[in-house]
Amino acid sequence: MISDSLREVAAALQEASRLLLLAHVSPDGDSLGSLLALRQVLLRSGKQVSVYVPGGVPLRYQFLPGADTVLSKPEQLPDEPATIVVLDCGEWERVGLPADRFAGQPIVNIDHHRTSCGLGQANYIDSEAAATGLLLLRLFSHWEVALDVPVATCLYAAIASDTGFFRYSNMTAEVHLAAATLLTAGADQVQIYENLEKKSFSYLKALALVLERLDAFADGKGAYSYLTLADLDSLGLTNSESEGLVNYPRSVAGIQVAAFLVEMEPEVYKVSLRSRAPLDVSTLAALFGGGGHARAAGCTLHGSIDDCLQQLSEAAVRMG
Ligand SMILES: [Mn+2]
Repeated sequence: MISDSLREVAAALQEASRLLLLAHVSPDGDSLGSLLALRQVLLRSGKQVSVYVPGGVPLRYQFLPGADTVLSKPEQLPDEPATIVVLDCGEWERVGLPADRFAGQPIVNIDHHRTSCGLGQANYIDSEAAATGLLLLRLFSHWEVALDVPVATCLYAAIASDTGFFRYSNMTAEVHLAAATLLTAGADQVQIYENLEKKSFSYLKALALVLERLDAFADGKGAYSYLTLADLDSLGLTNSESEGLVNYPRSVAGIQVAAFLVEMEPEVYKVSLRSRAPLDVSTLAALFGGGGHARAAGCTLHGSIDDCLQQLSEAAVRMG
C-alpha cells in the first residue's frame, strides 16, 4: 500500500530536472547511503543531481558509490535553482545551511525522525521506519526501479547503520525483507560491514579516554562520557568521527539513559542521547531544543562540561 505522501514525493521528484540533495551535519551512514542511492536513481532518469555534505564524506563512508562526487563547501553549491531534497533530517538548523538560501525553490523532505514535521511542500515522513534508506527502498519499488549493485550497496549501508547491523529495537520484518532484497540485488554485506566498522588510530585513542571518563549521572539512572575540544585537538579527531561513542555508556547494565557529549565550539556541547524504555530521550532532547527518536535523540547544550551534565541530570531526574 502506497501512502499519499509517498505518491506526492515521488511526483515532485519526477517533475524535477535539476535537484540538490541535502542531509544533516555530522552525516551518518543512513544519511550518506540515502543521499547517494537517490542520486544514482535520479541520474539514471537523466536528471542533473548534486549532493552536498558539509565538511565532506567521513573516511569510512568513502567506499559508497558516488561518494567522490559529493560537494563539501557551501561555495561549491550550484547557483541555478533546483528542487531541494532534504533526507534523514527535519530541521533546517541540522542541514547546516540557512533555510532562506532556497526561498522560492521547491522542497521535498524524506525522513524518519519523530520530531520531523516536514520541511517541504511534499513530505514523506514515517517515524516508525528504521531508516531513511528504507523509505527510499519503498519509493524505488513504487517506481519499479531495477536495483543495481551501487544502489543496493548504498541502501544496505543506510539501513545497516541505523539498525546497528540489524540489532536495535527499531528492527522489523520489513527491514529483514529489505536486507534480503538488497543482498539479492548484489550488496556485499562483508565489504559494507568492514568499511562501516573501520576505526582510525585516533578514534581508538579517543575511545580509551571515553571509557576512562565513563561515569554515572541522574542519580544513577544514566551513564555518560565526553570529549572536549582540547581532546579532539590533541588526538587529531574531528567531532563527526566521535559519532557512535555513545554506544559505550549505552551498554552499561541497569541504566535507562546514556549521554555522550562532544564539544563543538568552546562551551558548546553536542549531546547524543540513548535510552531504554520507559524513558523517551526525544522528549528529554526537546527540553533543550533538540529532537530525535524515543530510543535515540540529540541536542546542544551550552556551558562547561559540569554545567551541561547538571542540566541533563536535573532534566532526566525530573522525567521520573
Ligand atoms: Mn536515519
